[in-house]
Parts: sequence; structure tokens; C-alpha cells
Amino acid sequence: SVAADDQKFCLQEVLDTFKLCLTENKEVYLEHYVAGWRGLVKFLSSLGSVFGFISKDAVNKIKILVGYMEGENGSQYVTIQSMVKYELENELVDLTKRGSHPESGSRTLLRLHRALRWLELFLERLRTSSEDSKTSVMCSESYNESLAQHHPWVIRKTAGMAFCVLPGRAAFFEVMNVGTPEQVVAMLGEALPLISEVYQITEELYTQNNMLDLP
Ligand code: 1PW
Repeated sequence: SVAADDQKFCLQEVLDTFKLCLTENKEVYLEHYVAGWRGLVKFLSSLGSVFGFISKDAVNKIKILVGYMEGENGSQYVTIQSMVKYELENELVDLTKRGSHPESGSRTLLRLHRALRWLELFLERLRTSSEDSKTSVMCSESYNESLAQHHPWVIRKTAGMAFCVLPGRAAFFEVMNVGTPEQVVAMLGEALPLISEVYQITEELYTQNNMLDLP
């Protein structure tokens, strides 16, 4: 049961891992970024099985990145910055169309990066929502403003159906396991600037290297 589970889910812990992401000179540790995503996936699965298809892709992408981190060139995969530099210098990235490197770390991380923007927008809506706000509406608005632009029709359709069965705001706050709604709002207020900073730094890196549209 959930109560017997010693690693009972708490969204605070997940968002805290994003705090660990930034190095002194504002690079992003891949290890903690991936750990943050592991937690988010756990959170998604606690929302119900309909989110299985969403988590499945994220899990797959996490696996790809961990494979590189634990692989023979793992020392190049310490930060997102070092990963991108290494993969570009060694021509390990398909830049314009799919070729011999369909699962580069750089293109894999870009997918999670785009999804992180969705999360940021969604949590911000949740933070500022009122008691009668609908999670399904907040979720689909955030999605349409961000990730949806990168998804084909079939995925947009499926995601839309999953949003419809999201638990209501009160149940949602409970699943987060942070405390009262006021405490959730406070926690989100602390966590969001961190997620936002990680997002911005990654976005800048990909912009500078002209890599926002990796196939
Ligand atoms: C309640 C808040 C939840 C925030 C977590 C967000 C997880 C988003 C994952 C969406 C995945 C939808 C299904 C997968 C689609 C893939 O095709 C797509 N992946 C992503 C992460 O957008 C693109 O990856 P691909 O096909 O180019 O390897």
C-alpha cells in the first residue's frame, strides 16, 4: 500500500532535486536533471494509469541518458553543457535530419527540456489557481502553449484525453503530499524559480548552438 511504502511520494523532494542541478558557474548537472525527471515520472504514475503512455516515453529518454552517463564516455556527460560540447565536437548529433545518431544525448535531452516547459507553465497555473479551477483546463492550456507545438496530431489527441481524467485540484494537491493547499502553493512558489532557471539556462545553450530543432 502507499502508506507502507517507505519512499512515499512527495513532490517537494522532486522539486528539491532541481536545486541540485546548477553548478557554481550555472551549468546543469545531468545526474540531478535525470533524477528530477525520475521523480516527475513517479508523480505522473501516481496520477493514474492513463499517464502511462506519457511516462513511458520519459522513462525511455531517461534510460538513454543514463546509458551515456554510465558508458565509456561518461566523463563527458557530467553537465548538459559538457554533453552538448562533446557530442557536437565529435559529430555525434544528427543536426538537420535523422541519420546515424537518432538517439544522441542532445536530442534526447531536448525532448525532456520541452516537456519541462510544460511542467513549469502547468505548476505556475496550479500555484495561482483558485479552488474551483479545473486541473484539466490548466494542464491542456499549458500543453497547448508549449509541448503541443512539437507533437503530431495523434499525440496531441491522446494527451488531451489523458488531461480530461486528471484528478481535481484538491485531489491533485493531496497526491503531491506536501500538506495543506497553502503549503503546496508556498512550495510551488519556491520551486518554480529554480525549474525556470534550469529551463532558461538549457534553452540558452540550445539557442546558442542552433539546436532547438534537432530531429
Ligand atoms: C502533470 C504534469 C506532468 C509533466 C510531465 C511531462 C511529461 C511529458 C511527456 C509527454 C510525452 C507524450 C508522448 C511521447 C511523445 C514523444 O513522441 C515525444 N516526447 C516528448 C517528451 O515530448 C517526442 O519524442 P521523440 O518521438 O522525438 O523521441
